Amino acid sequence: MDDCIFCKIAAGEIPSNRIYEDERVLAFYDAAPQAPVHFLVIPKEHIGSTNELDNSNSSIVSHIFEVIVKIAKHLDLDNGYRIVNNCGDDGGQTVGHLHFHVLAKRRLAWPPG
Ligand code: DGP
Repeated sequence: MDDCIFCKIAAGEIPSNRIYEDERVLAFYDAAPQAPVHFLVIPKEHIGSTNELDNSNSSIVSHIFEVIVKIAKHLDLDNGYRIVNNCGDDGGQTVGHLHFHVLAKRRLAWPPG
């Protein structure tokens, strides 16, 4: 997608503070952190949101979760963390490329605002 910020980050056209990368996904720190540790994991392939997942592409989600577990071990997130996916306007999604937030290193409130 030509005008997608996260596609540009995945392509290296916009710089990011990368944590992990493989052929299918990229993890990088969020530019507006909401916790002492706050990173995003995205598919390199453009998928607009959770609503665009189906049988043809949903295996990326289990891969992303496996990557999150690896990164959590690497960053010593032993006390836990929260994975967030915002979908659509009411869900608070602002970037139209599927992404999972991972927030850690502070006690997070529930329910979310
Ligand atoms: P969401 O509201 O769930 O769509 O979250 C989008 C997140 O993406 C938000 O926390 C800020 C982050 N973000 C937006 N633009 C950039 C960027 O150019 N670089 C980085 N690292 N993060 C960005």
